[in-house]
Amino acid sequence: MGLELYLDLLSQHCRAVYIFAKKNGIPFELRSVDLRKGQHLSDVFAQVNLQQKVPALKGRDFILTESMAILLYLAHKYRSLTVGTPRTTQACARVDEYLAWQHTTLQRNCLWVLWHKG
Ligand SMILES: N[C@@H](CCC(=O)N[C@@H](CS)C(=O)NCC(=O)O)C(=O)O
Repeated sequence: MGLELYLDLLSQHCRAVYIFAKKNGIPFELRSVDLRKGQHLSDVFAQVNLQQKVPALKGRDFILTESMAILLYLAHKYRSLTVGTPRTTQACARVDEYLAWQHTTLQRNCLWVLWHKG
């Protein structure tokens, strides 16, 4: 079984993970969880994430939640696939810095845009 990403692309947290994986050519299977239909509250999804929130990542013997943790995991695990791969500790830290920044700025502001447009 390959990498599975449980996402609802309505969610900014999910879109960040989805775009990161797509842009970096990371192979994954999309498992859609429709928040509007309450699919995240199902018993089946609770087996993946007890907190019943998306995004979630499932590997062969590994489940990971929290968009930041997922982004960092993908960035580190698939480093060799990324364009402009950071080779030094400081360069890696620069990537982590950006990921931390976008979590509290870009994602939050995009959420506001969605709410006000919705
Ligand atoms: N801190 C979490 C937030 C996850 C989160 O709040 N996901 C929302 C969608 S954006 C969700 O699944 N909400 C369903 C609920 O709270 O019932 C992350 O960064 O992944």
